[in-house]
Amino acid sequence: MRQAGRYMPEYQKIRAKHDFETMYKTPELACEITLQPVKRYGPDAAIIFSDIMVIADALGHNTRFVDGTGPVLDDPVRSAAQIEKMRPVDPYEDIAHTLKAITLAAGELPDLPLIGFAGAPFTLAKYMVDGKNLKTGRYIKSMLYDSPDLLRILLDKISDAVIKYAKAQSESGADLIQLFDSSAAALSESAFLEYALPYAEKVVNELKKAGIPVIYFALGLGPWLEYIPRIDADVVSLDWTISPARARNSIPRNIALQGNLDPAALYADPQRYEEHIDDMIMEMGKYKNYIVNLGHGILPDIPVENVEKFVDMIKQRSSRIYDRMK
Ligand code: 1CP
Repeated sequence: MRQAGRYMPEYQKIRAKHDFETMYKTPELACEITLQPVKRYGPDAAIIFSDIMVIADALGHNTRFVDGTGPVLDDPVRSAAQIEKMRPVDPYEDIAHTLKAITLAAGELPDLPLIGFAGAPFTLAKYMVDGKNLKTGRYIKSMLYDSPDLLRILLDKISDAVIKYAKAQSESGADLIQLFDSSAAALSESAFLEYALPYAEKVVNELKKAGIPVIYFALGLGPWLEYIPRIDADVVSLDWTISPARARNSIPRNIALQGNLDPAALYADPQRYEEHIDDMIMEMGKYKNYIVNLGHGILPDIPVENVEKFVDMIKQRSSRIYDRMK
């Protein structure tokens, strides 16, 4: 959840010298940035430093990262001709930089699980068609309602690329894959069931067949919690809009949970809401298969000391809480 990023002084030091694109496209820099939060916090896993938009690049639609806006495509996907032109992705050719960074980081972290990641197909399609994060979904929605068959072809091509890329990450040294479905909440329930869920399901099934463990991150998908287990993920990562109790009661106990502290809580000193954190651990971790995390990425102006205090608190309290629960 953006363990690395703008709130970390050591990240800012590198960022002052390079733009974001150079940082994730240079394997040595991406490896160094991956290690930064590991050195600072001693977490139980590391996540490779990259971005979900590498798939758009690989499919021929270059992404620029604009300060204050995020990813922007100069050539958004709006026509059948553009989709027809997309050739199958070869991750070792098209996304070699991140695969190399994974191999380097895995070599540096022999004892720590390394998380590779990808955007879920609908989330990627939304960025690629809208051209940036448009709240209204102006272009993806008109494609969905005007030419649903075209959107299905695009989603198939993206799914194929995501599957190949995720497998290549695993082959390059990633121990598991987190699939970020960050924009599916923009859909109606029926559109979610038609254009987001089946494609995420397909990606996860293919990865599971290859023996790769998967975390599915469901941002804003609380209203559709009952559908999420259809995606055969090992772990479901939830945002803070769902109470820990409802999360654990809605997701079968064989699926582990990850989450779900509101990242904005970290503007305050975690000692002020210790009890809230205890409740989260007790409810989400009722059947033990639980990974403490935030509900979404750390915001750029969060004080780094508060993140440190949060991690220390979790390390101290979680085993004690589990002992009490026995
Ligand atoms: O320094 C900078 O200006 C770059 C900021 C930044 C960073 C640090 C971006 C641009 N991406 C990243 C890294 C990143 N992105 C990671 C690396 C792992 C880590 O550091 O912990 C990961 C996992 C992502 C994933 C990502 N990128 C998602 C899915 C997760 C989520 O936030 O929902 C999405 C939607 C993106 C798009 C993106 N890239 C960058 C930004 C600022 C955004 C989001 C913009 C928006 O809200 O639309």
